[in-house]
Amino acid sequence: MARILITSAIPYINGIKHLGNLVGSQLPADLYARYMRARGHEVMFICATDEHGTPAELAAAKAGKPVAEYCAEMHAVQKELSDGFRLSFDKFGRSSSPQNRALTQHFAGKLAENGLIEEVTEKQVYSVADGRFLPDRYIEGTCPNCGYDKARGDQCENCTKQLDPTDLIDPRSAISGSTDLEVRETKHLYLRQSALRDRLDAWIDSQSGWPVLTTSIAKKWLHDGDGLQDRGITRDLDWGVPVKKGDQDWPGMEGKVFYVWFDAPIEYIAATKEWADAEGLPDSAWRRWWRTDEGAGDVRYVQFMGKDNVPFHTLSFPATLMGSGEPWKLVDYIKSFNYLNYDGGQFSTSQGRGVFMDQALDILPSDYWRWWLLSHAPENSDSEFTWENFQASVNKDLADVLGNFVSRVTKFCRSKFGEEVPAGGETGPREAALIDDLARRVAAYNAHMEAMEIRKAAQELRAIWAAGNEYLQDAAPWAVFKEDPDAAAAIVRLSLNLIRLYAVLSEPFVPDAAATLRQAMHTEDAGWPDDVAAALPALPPGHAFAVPDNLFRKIADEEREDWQARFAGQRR
Ligand code: B3M
Ligand code: ZN
Repeated sequence: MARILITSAIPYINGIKHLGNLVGSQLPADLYARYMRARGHEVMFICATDEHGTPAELAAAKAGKPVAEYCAEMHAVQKELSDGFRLSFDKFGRSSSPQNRALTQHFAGKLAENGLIEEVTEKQVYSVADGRFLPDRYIEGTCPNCGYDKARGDQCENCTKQLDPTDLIDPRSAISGSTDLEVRETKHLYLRQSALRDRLDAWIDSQSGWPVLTTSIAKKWLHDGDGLQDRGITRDLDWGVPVKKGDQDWPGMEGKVFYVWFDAPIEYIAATKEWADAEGLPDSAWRRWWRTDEGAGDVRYVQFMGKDNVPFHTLSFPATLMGSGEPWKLVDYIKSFNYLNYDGGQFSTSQGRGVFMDQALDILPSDYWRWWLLSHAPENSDSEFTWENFQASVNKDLADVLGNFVSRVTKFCRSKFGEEVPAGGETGPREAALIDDLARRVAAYNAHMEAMEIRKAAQELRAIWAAGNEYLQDAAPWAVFKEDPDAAAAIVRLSLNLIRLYAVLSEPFVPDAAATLRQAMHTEDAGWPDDVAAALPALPPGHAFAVPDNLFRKIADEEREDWQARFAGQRR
């Protein structure tokens, strides 16, 4: 039994995530966690909401709520949706937790002790009316290049020209509209990532088998241009982790907070402590996952994230951990994803384009979405959600293959033998061939799951379902029954046992359907089939079962067209 630590990138608090976000981190992480648990490993699966930063402040202001209240509410909303998608986190924490505040301040203190923090005085735009410094993108004005009057301080959206806030004509605060702006001096902390460059480079080189997507992004940031830049890790904001050195004040940094990307990955650790605290466990319970001097030496740590988050996880977060000089567990494998596009364009949170987690669950249960998203995960390139493809995949894979098999077997058995596994008859070469085939396929499925080759795993699982269907079609117990009821009983007995096997194997992809099947088969036996031949007779003659309700319904053309139209424009 191994110990596996799994983290998913933590979603921002300022809104409900779309399906592209979901398939880029949380959902595949859940697949892996469920698989590893089913194989008997000890798993710690962590996620959280990412609650700090200007976007959270502004979203709260827009909602007319104090930011802490807004975050608490949105955390509850996101928690409910992750439960709805059956994301099996051991802890869904909050980066605004006291645990994260203490750990973030701890890391900053250690980095400072080790000479890895530099204090830099810079000039920044201050809004007198708002009583705060403004980040570049919260200054608006007229573009000097094209005359667009809503250009932002970092870039003009209209002509795409990169700008400095001082380039803008008639600059104003994007928060209040005030033009009472001044350039003032302010002090910030920089993390001297450049001093850690060689260690990071060597560490990345020492990793074997990371996806190309992960290492190529990391290497690009390490070597392109001037190489790894030192990074500002503080901001002039109210909402965030107050800047401190451990529990000591940091002279000159009063009223400032750490940059959201500094504290967000630390939340992986903090959320594990949130878990231990909530369970009433001692600190050793979370430290054995994170401290190599306290047991984490034999932990395998896997992270899941979209490609835009890779630099922070291959460089910045490891720099924080290494730079602390303490024995923190570093990631062993980073599974990163490309983007999922939506019906000929992009999913967009800001434009409300695509299907969002709440909307998806309003239309169909989570298994439908889980199956489509995982079997089309954007692993090796971007992939695209289309309603036609979604409909086809649900109708064919789930309804026609898995659902149909279950329904035919259970209904046929009920009508001829009653609702229990029939006795009598013997299996022959056809069954032996099926078992051989399944044994090979299950081994391939396991290998893909271990390797996190999600599409390949889905394909193999579909083939495992299809093998049962083909067997049933070929063996035709309904025909055999007329001549030889015992021979039909043997076919049905094997087929009922296949349903149990499918419940176990399918659980990581479609956990609700798997639970329905296990219930219908009246079995709690979720043991993974290490040996298919040995696992198949698990349900003996006389074992009672019930015909389950229709496992998956088909999506009709009219319905699909209706959704297509409904989700064509912006989210209302
Ligand atoms: N919140 C970005 C995102 O939601 C960011 C991830 C943080 S991971 C520590 O994609
Ligand atoms: Zn412009």
